[in-house]
Amino acid sequence: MTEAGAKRFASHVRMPVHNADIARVFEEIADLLELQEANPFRVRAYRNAARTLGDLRIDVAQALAEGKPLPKLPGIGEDLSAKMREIAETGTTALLERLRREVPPGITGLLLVPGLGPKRVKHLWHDLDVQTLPQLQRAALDGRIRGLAGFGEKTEAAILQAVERQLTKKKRLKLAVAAQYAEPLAAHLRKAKGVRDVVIAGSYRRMKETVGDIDLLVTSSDPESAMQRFEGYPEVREMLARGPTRASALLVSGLQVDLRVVPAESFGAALHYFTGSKAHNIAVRRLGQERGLKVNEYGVFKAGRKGAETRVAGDTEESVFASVGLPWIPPELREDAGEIEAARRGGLPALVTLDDLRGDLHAHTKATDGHGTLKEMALAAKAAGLQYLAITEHSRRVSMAHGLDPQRLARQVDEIDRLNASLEGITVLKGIEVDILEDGALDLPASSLAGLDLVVGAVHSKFNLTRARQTERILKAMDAPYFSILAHPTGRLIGAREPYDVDMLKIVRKARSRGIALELNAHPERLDLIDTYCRMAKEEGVLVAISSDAHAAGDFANLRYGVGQARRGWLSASDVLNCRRLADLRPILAATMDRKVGTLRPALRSR
Ligand code: DGT
Ligand code: CA
Ligand code: CA
Repeated sequence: MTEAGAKRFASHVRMPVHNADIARVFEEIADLLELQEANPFRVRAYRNAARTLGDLRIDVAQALAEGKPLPKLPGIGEDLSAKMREIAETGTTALLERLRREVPPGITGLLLVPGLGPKRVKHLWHDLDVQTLPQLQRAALDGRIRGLAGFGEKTEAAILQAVERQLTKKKRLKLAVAAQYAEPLAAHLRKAKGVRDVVIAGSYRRMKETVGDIDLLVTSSDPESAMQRFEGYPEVREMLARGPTRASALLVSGLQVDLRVVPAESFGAALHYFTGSKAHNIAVRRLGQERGLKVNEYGVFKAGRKGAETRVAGDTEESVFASVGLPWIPPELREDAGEIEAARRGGLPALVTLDDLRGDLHAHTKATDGHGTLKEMALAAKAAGLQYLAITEHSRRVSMAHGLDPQRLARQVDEIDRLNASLEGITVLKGIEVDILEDGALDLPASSLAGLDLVVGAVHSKFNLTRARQTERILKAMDAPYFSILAHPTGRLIGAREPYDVDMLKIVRKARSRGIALELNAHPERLDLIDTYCRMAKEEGVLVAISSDAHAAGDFANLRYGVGQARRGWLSASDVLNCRRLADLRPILAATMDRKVGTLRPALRSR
């Protein structure tokens, strides 16, 4: 940090703290408590609180600063509320600081290695005296880890891979977390004198699931005012570079922001350039060269006599694309993954939008690990503009979530019938997120599934099976008489858990033959299916369900991230199951319920 930066840092009485920051503090407390073998209920309380915060729509620190009362949050009692307040005001809490002092400083870094939880870290630390990432790498290379109880050779190899990735990787933020930092900054800049546009470009605009840094583009008649407003943003920890129209800063959160101020006539060219991707830009520039045009961030130029140049485009993105003979290409497609050829032959898909979604086919309530009642969830879905909502609780095998057994499921079905009789403008569908057991059987008997509108099947355990066995397990489940949608098909958690190893093409083809849809889970930590598998599903004629997996009323807002990922996967409304009207959805779902085992069904797809 520069001296000026340090001064700025120290002079801040109140640093803006976002929900993600508070959640991170709670997660770290939970990890450190677990490391110290604290009471598991206490550990769980902090983890649940972190999750609740992650899903919360209001900004806690801001609400507190404005003197607004916080809503009653599930699982957050007086003690945690007080800590939330403390973190909102100071960025940390005395408890965390104390816990940190009680472990060696490198230990927290070990906890960040995917696959290493507090239990394993504790073993590594106590049994091998491993306290830092390099020590962990050394221990794995020397083959010392495999001998520990509960580790083995495979685990050692996985740890080595994870630690090497961790040591080399640049930290990337999940899109939804980046949004928490980038959007308030953009709003702050919009108030600068002379500003016309403020756009968050780069991977953020392309809706990539993680972003490396934030690229802000501003058009203004008074660049200096915009620059000063940027420098004065309270969350700026350090200015890394500062010129008259461009700057880079490191925020307190560790996020880097690149800012560019351009005149209005360059807006389109700069927006195109800074949206990227780099590969897409290079391909467009090459198209320009074929036409004797120079395409850069200032505009599109034609070379004249004696080196003179005339500007032929650049004020809008449309003008830039038009100058190279293309229609405007949506940012989510700009990866040089075939979008330029498609645009040239007029074959760009009409991408699905949030407005196209008519319902949601995966949600939980208080009956299991959700926070809302049936009615609250239904009304929240309606308020989010949806016409139907499927309630799909966990099944009994997922005991952490208090999954439903046949009796409780039957009771919920009755409850939904009663609720539907009293609701208007929204229909609640009866579903289940049934666990796929290790052998591919479903966690509930067919007799329990028979009365439902849909069955969502999901893997929640045994992530480490071999590719062959994992694939076989899922294919077998999809052959069950009742199976409508395969939930979060690869099981990955962004930055935390790798996808399990499966042959996705086989699964997609099974889905096609059984009329099953694949889920695109819109939770910001999942976004599973990934974009390339969305494209695969589309090409094979399999429908995708963009599902919130809502656990609280506010979670329907996550659908926008699912839609972003679907757009990156080239999906149109016709490729998305829950863009169907309820009347059109019902027969599609009905065809997935009560089949004879092994019966082939025509594909879902009806173009
Ligand atoms: P990120 O930040 O890693 O998530 O990914 P991006 O795509 O936001 O990349 P970033 O921030 O390095 O640059 C923003 C955009 O600027 C990028 O998408 C395309 C453009 N850009 C950056 N460097 C180059 C370059 O060397 N050539 C071209 N043509 N464009 C570039
Ligand atoms: Ca970027
Ligand atoms: Ca950048």
